[in-house]
Amino acid sequence: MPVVRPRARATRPLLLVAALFLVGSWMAAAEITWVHLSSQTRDLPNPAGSNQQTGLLVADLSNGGAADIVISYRVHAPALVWIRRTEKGWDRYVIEKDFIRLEAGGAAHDIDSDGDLDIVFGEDSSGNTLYWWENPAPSFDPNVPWTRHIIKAEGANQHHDQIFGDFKGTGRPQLVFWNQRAKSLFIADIPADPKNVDRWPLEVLYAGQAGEQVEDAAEYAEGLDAFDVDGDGRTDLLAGNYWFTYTDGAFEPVKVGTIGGRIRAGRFKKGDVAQIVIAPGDGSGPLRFYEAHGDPTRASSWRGRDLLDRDMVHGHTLDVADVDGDGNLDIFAAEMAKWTKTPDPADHPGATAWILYGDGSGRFRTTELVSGHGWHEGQLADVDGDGDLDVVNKPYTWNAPRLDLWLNNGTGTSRTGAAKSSRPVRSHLDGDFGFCAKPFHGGEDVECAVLTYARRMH
Ligand SMILES: [Ca+2]
Ligand SMILES: [Ca+2]
Ligand SMILES: [Ca+2]
Ligand SMILES: [Ca+2]
Repeated sequence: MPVVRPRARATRPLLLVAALFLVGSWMAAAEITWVHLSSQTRDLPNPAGSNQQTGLLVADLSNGGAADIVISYRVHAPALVWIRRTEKGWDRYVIEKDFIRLEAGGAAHDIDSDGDLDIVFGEDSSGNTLYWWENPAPSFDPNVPWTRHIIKAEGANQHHDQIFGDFKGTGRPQLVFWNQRAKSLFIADIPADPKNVDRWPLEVLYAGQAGEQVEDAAEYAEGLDAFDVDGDGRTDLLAGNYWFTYTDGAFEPVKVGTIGGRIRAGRFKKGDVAQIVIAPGDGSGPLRFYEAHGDPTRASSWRGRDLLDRDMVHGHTLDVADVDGDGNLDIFAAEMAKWTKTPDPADHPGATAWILYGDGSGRFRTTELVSGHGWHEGQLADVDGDGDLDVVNKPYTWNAPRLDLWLNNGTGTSRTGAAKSSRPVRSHLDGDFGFCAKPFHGGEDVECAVLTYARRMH
């Protein structure tokens, strides 16, 4: 017996290690079970806008702890519909009851500095106006639209994509937007009293080609992101097939890819310099992963490799985040099924949505979420407030109006232990991302020290 006891003691840690190894292996191999909800099957309210769903904006507009969903339209009123998470499901609110021909894109930021996120959308190729809407929090009424303000109402038409970020290092984010018919990127400081001005001061940040009209790329430039590409601690702008340096008050484009489209940056592997992913957006071409070999401010340093074994056809969905919470950044990319105006038949019946799981060293395990669905501006966000990233999609014209959610292992409890409480939120300060835990039903006790997972790897 004296002999057995020490052996038993020695064996227990070994058994424990073996058990942990098995559990770890199982967790590493476990696939996410995606629970699909759709307005088609009445799991979600029908967004009930028109049959051209242009923009999708996902942001916590209600400070409720779950990502809110806004869809923009351009055939008839209403122009903006908000699908809001409730205790039991989702409700439909109208933000803009009028008929405005809104373009794809949309951005959220606390423009009037009153503690809630306001939103920006612009007119399509038929109009030259860019608007912002004042968030009425906490007074939300499904039938009371938000107050609309003007940012720009002159110059060229079409405003496909907007973003906020402190690209100039002023301490307060600026608005950057594409103005496609001007072939230009504009930047604007937020006015000191935005509710009482009817125009914002605009400057041309860049004018010229940005990866459109080459090979099978889109007709016009699109795509924006905000990320510290060169690792100097300052947020950088990415647009089309470029990222931009900012020195002595001037932005300079650094060409990254051959064709532009949807563009996102992130740290898919260790190091100061980020990697950049480009999908073809409103055109066709590769889903390509770019790494800088040498100085990231030189175009010649950037080299790409294709992530799929075929080109994407109208790859208008691209997002990056840690989908499975393993600490490594992943890629979500998907294709449109329909870009012509009638609801059916599909232009691309084999439209596919992929999740590429990163291994932290720049390699990916490619998986298919679904094929045969129409994707347009699909995004990763925690829509049910349970702390993991779900997939949000609204098609452009395919089956529209329509909204789909893919819940990451259904709706569980928060990984922090506080039921349904944690999600990442966009920082109001620098255009990058902050991470806070918030009570699901609002309240003040925000705990920014509680991290559940990183949307971006810094
Ligand atoms: Ca606000
Ligand atoms: Ca930087
Ligand atoms: Ca991951
Ligand atoms: Ca979730």
